[in-house]
Amino acid sequence: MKIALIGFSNSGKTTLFNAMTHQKIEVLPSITPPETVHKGVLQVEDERLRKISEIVKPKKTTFANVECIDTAGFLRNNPSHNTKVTRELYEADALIFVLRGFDSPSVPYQFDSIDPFRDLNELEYELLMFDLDLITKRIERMDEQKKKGQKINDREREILENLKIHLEESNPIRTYPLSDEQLREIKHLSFLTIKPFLSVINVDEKSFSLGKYKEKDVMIVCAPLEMEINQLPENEVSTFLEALGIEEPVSKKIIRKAYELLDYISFFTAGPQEVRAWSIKKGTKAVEAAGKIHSDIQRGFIRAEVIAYNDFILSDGDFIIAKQKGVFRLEGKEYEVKDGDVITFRFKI
Ligand SMILES: Nc1nc2c(ncn2[C@@H]2O[C@H](COP(=O)(O)OP(=O)(O)O)[C@@H](O)[C@H]2O)c(=O)[nH]1
Ligand SMILES: [Mg+2]
Repeated sequence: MKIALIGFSNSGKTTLFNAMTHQKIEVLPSITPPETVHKGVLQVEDERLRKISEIVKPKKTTFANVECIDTAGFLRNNPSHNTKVTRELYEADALIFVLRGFDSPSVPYQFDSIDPFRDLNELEYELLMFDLDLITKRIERMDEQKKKGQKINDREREILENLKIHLEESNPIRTYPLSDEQLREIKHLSFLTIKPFLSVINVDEKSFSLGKYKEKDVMIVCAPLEMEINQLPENEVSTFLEALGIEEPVSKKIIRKAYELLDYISFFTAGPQEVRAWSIKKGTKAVEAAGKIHSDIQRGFIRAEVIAYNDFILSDGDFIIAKQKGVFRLEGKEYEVKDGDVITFRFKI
């Protein structure tokens, strides 16, 4: 899974990125953006994986990963710069809008007021314009091809026409009801307003403790504080969080939300060498899940031996006990993997 932080310059993207990926990139108020792009990886915390590891005691425990891109900031009224920024978003599965909610005379801003919801609208507008431009060009190109007597995909042409109207009415593509088949027809186009997103307002410490914006459907963080938290020794984190009234570090919250948005679940593999978590889309079949691990396992798939997480714990990770309890299952290629399944794939090479 890949997520991208987007927002205007000096909204706190890089500060948040540091907090999420445990990095220490220098954050300075930049008067002359563009800023540089950063990439990092964050570990998907999963208590269940820790529990499985405690039982199995493998040589290695591997958490699932999420890749995170910290993009250059958008600039107001600068379409050529913004187009460059949008290129960084193609690969992202979900977008995180970082909205400035802190006021600080020492950190300049492109707007003369602080209004995170205005910024959200402005950012969404940038993405809409990008998609509209993409559609317009694509339609033009298809029409030229048709004129030259070349064959075009009429189904795609029709969907694009409808999406164009939808966008012109200021609606993002994600709110247009597309069937799976229609989605396939336009899959080759990298639309941005089709991507799921979540909004994070970056507020200062005071607003954070006062619970500003709490009633809104957005995530509230104080990025510099989160950055501090992430640089603490692990055993001090929970005391610090508690003192500040933060339920959990922001990276955990964002990942959880991204999993929900994208309909991702996790399954586990557990052996003496390695206990590991894997992320897949809900609805993934056993044979495709096997392919996540290795294409050989997918190709030579024989069956999946499955124990649900709770049963695995209750059986103390012992397959014989699990069999006695009747919770050890043999599943075929078509089995739909469930969140928390502990799976051993049997395959021939
Ligand atoms: N007062 C205050 N300053 C912040 C906050 N978040 C970030 N900053 C500062 O704002 C400046 C720009 O932050 P940065 O993370 O580089 O923003 P970016 O341009 O969106 O990547 C830096 O000097 C940060 O220390 C905040 O919540 N409160
Ligand atoms: Mg930055």
